[in-house]
Amino acid sequence: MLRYFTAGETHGKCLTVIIEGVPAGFRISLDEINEQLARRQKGYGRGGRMLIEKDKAEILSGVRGGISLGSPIAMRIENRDWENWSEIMGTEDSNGEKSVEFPRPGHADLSGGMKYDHHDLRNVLERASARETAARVAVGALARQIVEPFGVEFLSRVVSIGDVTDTADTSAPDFYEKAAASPVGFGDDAAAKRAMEYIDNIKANGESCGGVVETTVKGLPAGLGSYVHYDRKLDARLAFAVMSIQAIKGVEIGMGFEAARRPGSEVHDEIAYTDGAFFRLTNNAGGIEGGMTNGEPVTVRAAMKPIPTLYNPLRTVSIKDKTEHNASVERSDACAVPACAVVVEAAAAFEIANAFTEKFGGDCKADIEAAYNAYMERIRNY
Ligand code: EPS
Repeated sequence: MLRYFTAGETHGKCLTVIIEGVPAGFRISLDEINEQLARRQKGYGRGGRMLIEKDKAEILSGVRGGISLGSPIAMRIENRDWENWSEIMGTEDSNGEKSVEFPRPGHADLSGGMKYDHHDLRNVLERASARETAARVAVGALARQIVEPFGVEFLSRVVSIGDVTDTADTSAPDFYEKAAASPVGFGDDAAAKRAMEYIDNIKANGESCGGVVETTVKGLPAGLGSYVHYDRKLDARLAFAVMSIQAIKGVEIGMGFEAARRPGSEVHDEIAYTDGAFFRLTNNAGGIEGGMTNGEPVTVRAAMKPIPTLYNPLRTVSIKDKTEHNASVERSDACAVPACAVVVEAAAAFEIANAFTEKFGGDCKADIEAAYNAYMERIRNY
C-alpha cells in the first residue's frame, strides 16, 4: 500500500513530500517527474507566480542510481518566490508584514482562522493555497512509473472552461496530442480560441473562472479495487483523491450524473467476447463497476470552481473590527483549469498505482511482475 504526506507553505522555503510503499526495483526518472511539474505550470490564464517559479523536484531519499530502494522516497520542490518572502515567512523570525484581515469568500481563510485561532489569515492561506498541488503532481509523476511498465497510460483533457465546451471528437487518433499542445487543453482550435477570449474577458473584469477536466487511464486489467469493502472501492478512492484537490466541487466517473437521467438500457455497457477476451460495447461506467476496474479505460471528470481571489473583490467582513470590507486580493490566476487537469491526472495516477500494488503487491518489481503475469494468464483462461 502506498501513502504520502506533503508539507509546505506557498511562500515558504519549499514543498516537501514523503511517499512510502514504493516497491524496490522500479526505474524512477526525475526527468519525467519534472516534465509533469512543467505541465502543471502551463495553461492560458495563469498569474504572475508561474513566471517566477520553474518547478523542479529533487529526490532526497529512497532512490539509488535511478532505482527505487523500497524505502520511503522524500522529494523537495523549491519555492523560488521564497527569496521575496523570507522575512515574512521565516520559521524563526517573521516581520508580520502582509498580514491578511479580510477573508475571501470561497477560500479557506475564515473557517481556517476560526479553527486554528489564527488572527492573521496568511497563516491559513499559505497552506490552503493550490501551490501544494505541485507536490501532489510530483507524487503522481512518481507513482505512475510503477504502473507504466505494465502498459498503463494516463491521458487528460479540459472538457470546458466557464461556459465554453470543447467540441472535438475525443476518439480521433491525434486528439490527446492536440489537447496537450493547446493552451486551454482543448482538441478543437475554434473552441480553444473561444475559451481564450472567455478567459481574457474574465481577466479584464477582475473575475476568475472554473471548468471541467477529465482524466482517462488506459491499459488496466479488470479486477483492481474491490466490491467487498467500501474503502477498497476504486471509484470511491478516486473520488476522494480528486475531491481533495483545491477548488474541486464535483467528481464524476464515466457518465456520472447523466446516468441518473437515463433508462438502464442507455446506461449499462453490454458485454461481448472476442479472441479470448471480454469487453464492453460502450464505456458509460467509466471503466469501473462494483468498485473494480472492468478492463475498459477508467474516466474521471472533475468540476473546478473559479479561484476565490477576485481582483474585483467580493464583500466580506474584517476579522478584527467586524466592519464590512472588500475581500483581500492576493496575486492569483484568472483561470487554472488546464493545470487542474494535470493535478487530477496525478491524483488518479497515485490511486491507480495504489490499487495496482495492493492487487499485485510485493516488496519488489520482480514479485509484482510474477503476480501480474500469473493473474493475466488466469483471467485469459477464465
Ligand atoms: C499556485 C501558486 C500560488 C497561486 C495559486 C496557485 O502562488 P501565489 O499565491 O504566490 O500567486 O498562484 O493559488 C491560488 C490562487 C490559491 O488561491 O490557492 C500554484 O503554484 O499553482
